[in-house]
Amino acid sequence: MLAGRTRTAIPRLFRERFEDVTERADPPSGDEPVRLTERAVDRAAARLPAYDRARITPGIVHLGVGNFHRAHQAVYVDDCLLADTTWGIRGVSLRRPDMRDALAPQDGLYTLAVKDGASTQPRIIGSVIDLLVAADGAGPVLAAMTDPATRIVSLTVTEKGYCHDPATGDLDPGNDGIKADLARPGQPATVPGLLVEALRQRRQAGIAPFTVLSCDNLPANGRTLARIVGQYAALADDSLSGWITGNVAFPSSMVDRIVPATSDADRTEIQALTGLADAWPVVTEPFTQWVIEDVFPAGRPDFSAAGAELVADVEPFEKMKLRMLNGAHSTLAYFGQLVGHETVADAMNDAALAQLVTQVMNEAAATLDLPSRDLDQYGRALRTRFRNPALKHRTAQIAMDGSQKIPQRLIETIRDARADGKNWDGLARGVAAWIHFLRRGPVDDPMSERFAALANRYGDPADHADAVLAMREVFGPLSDAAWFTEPIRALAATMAEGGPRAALPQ
Ligand code: CS2
Repeated sequence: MLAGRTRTAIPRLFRERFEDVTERADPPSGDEPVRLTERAVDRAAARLPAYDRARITPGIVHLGVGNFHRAHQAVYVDDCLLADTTWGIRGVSLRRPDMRDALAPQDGLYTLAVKDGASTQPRIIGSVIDLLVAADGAGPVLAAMTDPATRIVSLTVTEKGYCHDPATGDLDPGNDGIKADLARPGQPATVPGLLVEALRQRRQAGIAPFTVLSCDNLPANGRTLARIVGQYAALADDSLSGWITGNVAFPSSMVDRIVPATSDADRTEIQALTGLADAWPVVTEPFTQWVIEDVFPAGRPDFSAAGAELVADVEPFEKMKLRMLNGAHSTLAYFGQLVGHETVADAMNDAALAQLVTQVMNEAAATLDLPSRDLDQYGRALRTRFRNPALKHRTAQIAMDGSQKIPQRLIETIRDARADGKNWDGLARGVAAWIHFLRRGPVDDPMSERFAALANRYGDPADHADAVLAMREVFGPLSDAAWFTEPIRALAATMAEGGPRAALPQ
């Protein structure tokens, strides 16, 4: 159980930045639990970092240091640090200080709890050696990104962090953050703004560019980000755009691990298991997958030694995962929200929804260019993962940001299915459930104000569906395709009249 113990010392970056905080990590008095820190970590009843943390130096800046990153890339890097100490992560939150505030007093350490049925396996992750918040000022973030030691800038900033038009994948020049960054290029706050300014400064200082590694659920995420960054650079400084295209690598990657938001019950359970209080542990499933396009001119950790798959072309895997896993997830999330299932596992216990999930996966699989035996097996494994009762993955979490997710999860699949004369009945239910869900009140989505206005304006469900379907930034050319809009409108109306179950395939 207690594997790989090495007496560790606080990594240099935390020593420099948080000396006052770490000094407070003395054993507390009375019944107060001991906080997870470098000083206390050896007491944790958990697997510990097996390397000397004091020797870790930064090599990666990660934008979007949320739960997903901490349960996925940071764990692969944690494994890689055993062989090469030069790849520590400086984690950047774009807006909120919560992660820094939770982890800085813990010297960046946190607990990863892998849950499967009744079993929970805790492990302490040490790969995050610094935490920054871009909203506090771009200076320290740009300094980290322009440090010659930084050879990779990776990202999990969610779909909306790309400031793009979800239907086309192009930069949205009307995005408020993009407009603000273009007006003050030295003080960027968006992802395209930060990347372009950091690359500009590196170029000016004669420092080789870093590799930009997207780890978000977008199709061809590397190519998409390269295009967005190129479009932003063209607006900021034309010569820079050509230099970026010629000199910066943007490998694509497919990431997969189900990571629910952390609850207080998780905190309590993990503290009881490890014996140390962790302000922000992260819970996940045993399954993890990372398929990475192997283009890293500035070097990379030996990700394959940590279990990642380095390949020449990621796109078939990304498409498979987006359409089968994420497409089914979103469908389940909207139906789950509509019929009152709090978690994915609860929704999978609803036979009609479980059947719809299988149908969505089969329809998605039929649009993919991969062996059908493999796809069947993949689908079965996904359904087993969705049923993991220990995860408490809330349907509300997945239902967020639908406008950014629906295009690549359902719309593109429907477009391809229709073009090949294949069935898309189940996929259509997913889209209609989203539209019906938008009528229920405020939603968590960058387009929420527009959705609220449409819900207020159109009392009739068919009119409301038409108004949503007319949003080209979500549906692209399908907004004008009657073969698409008519059945979706009819399904949305059926849901409004007879309840969501009335629209399930009979
Ligand atoms: C989910 C994903 O929240 C969501 O939209 O569909 O985060 C999903 O859990 C991951 O992509 C799994 O790898």
